[in-house]
Amino acid sequence: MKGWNGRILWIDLSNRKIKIHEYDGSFAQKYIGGRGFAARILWDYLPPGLDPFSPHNLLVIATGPITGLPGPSTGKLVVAAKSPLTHGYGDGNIGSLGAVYMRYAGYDALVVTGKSEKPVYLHIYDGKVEFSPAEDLWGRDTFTSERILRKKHGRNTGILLIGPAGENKVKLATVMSQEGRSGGRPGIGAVMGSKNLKAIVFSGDRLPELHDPEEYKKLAAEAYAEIKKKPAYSFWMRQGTMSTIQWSQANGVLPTYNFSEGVFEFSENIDGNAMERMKKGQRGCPNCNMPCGNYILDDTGEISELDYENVAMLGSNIGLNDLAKIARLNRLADMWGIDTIGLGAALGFAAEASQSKIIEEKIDFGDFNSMLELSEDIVYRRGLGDLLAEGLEHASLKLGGDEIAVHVKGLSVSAYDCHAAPAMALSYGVSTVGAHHKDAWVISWEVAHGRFEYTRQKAFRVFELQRIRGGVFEMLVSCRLPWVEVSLELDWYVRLFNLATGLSWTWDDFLIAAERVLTLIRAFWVREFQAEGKGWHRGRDYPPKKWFTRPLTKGPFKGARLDIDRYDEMLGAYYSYVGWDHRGIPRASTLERLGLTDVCKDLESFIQLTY
Ligand code: PTT
Ligand code: SF4
Repeated sequence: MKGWNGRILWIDLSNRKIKIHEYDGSFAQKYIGGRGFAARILWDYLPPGLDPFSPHNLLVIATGPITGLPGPSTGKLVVAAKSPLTHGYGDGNIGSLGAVYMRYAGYDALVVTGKSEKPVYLHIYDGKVEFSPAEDLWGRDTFTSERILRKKHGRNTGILLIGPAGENKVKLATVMSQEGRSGGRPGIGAVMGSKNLKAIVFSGDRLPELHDPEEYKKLAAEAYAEIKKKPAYSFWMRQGTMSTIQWSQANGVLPTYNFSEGVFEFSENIDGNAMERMKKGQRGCPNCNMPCGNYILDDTGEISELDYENVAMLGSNIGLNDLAKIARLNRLADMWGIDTIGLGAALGFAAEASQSKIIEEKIDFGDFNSMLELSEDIVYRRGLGDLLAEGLEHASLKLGGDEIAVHVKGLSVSAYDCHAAPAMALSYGVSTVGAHHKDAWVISWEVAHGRFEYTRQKAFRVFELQRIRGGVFEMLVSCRLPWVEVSLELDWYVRLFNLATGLSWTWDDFLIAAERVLTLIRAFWVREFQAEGKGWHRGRDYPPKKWFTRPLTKGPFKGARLDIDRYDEMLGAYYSYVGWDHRGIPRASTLERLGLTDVCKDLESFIQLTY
């Protein structure tokens, strides 16, 4: 087998045992890597209905066959587990040297189970695993901790770690790396914290064996050159994802005041142009020649790396219009290791709940100090913050603000308002991890194809994007932005994959693998909800109530809201494309068609399947 290392490292923190699981070509070709490996491992080895904070939850960190190889933007990995926030499948994607060095240490994936009695960190290198005490790091922020570890283990290492949010099992905690890369919105950092695992340090120097290393290198160099030739490259290098603020404002989808509006009256203070005026530099993930980590100085003079989602959710969504202050919240979120989207959603919810007298605390939109204080309370689990640390779904049900809690399946919505965007609402409704734009960022297509239609074509487009973004890129594992943002053609990835592995795949082979994994993930959700006694139904794929019940009051789409019957019809069309029944459960025939006959049998013991 070429391209893959063929080895998955299992570490049990309870008894400090390790084992190496060798897999063969058929597993590799069925699941490719990253999200594919994670979903299959969780399906096979996670006891159904498990409490996500049980020591038996599995933290899976997975790469793919082109991860870490010299090639465009391949320094990425997937972190996954059963989510404490949603109780379904959870994962996230991080750009990190950890991706490169895990592969160079000889592994394609790592599975951590058990729980260490005391805080610990792992060093994985040369076929060895060292368990080191982490008491002196516990309680420290991610920037300080990573610097300490880097000093100790040297520059040629990749480090994944958590901050105080993960340690305190805040369900919005992410896994961090390199002072500005974050992944695992569904609380994967909290799973790491529940295991008393502060950090993982990877080092190694073994490049995986490739089918044709010379040709691979040549093609990778051509791909790098091609990216630089693309017309969108130079503007991308100036503003990265931050120009999306201008775009979202112009199209009325910029989340504003807890997703009450799609335009922000102060958007020009926080957009890509404002960022460009303040820009101090840019950095990015390993192997990337179009780095998008633009950084500015925050209002205390510290470096903060800005992305669209961070600024929209910690800016317009909570009414803040000072980019330097937003940058401070953003930097602190990275230091604490908490998801900026989840944090911005929790703060926005609290401000609206305060305004509507659902809570007694006084939290005003646009009031930086109360936002900062509440953020700290969430991270350190104090008062109202403790409740919000459990996630929006839990907090809103407890407080009675269900209608203003903007989430799907417990994961807060990322930064696109959908009052006037039914396809994007569908994309959130059926995303693999809760409300995330990563699988099907259909909004730009929807803007070009009509905002108010609820068509079968839209349902199909969501499915199409899910297979490419949520499927292929999450399995390969490689950054999708060269394709999304500068239009690097998808064929480059097929050619790189074939040169690495020696296979002769076509694009259609990738799409089938992607469909398999998306269906497997849905089976996982259904199994877990059934096993926990919550049950599965179609309503789980509905977007937040607010978009149906509270119309926009300003902007180009004033008065717009979603129509529940038409949404439901479009959802039905989506189910027919993916081969799921009217409940949103994969049909037995679909599971069999995708080579998941064993999954079909297992799932049938939890719920009756339709053929
Ligand atoms: C992703 C989500 C996003 S998506 C953003 S900004 W974006 C937020 N970033 C956060 C952050 O930063 N700090 C923090 N404490 N919390 C954050 N939460 C939010 O998390 C990121 C880039 C971006 S920037 C995007 S779109 C693309 N995402 C990719 C993906 O998902 N898959 C893939 N194959 N390639 C991708 N490329 C791009 O990567 P989650 P990163 Mg992230 C600081 O993980 O859980 O999926 O949430 O990884 O290395 O920071 O790169 O406008
Ligand atoms: Fe990382 Fe941005 Fe480059 Fe993608 S484009 S690899 S997210 S720096």
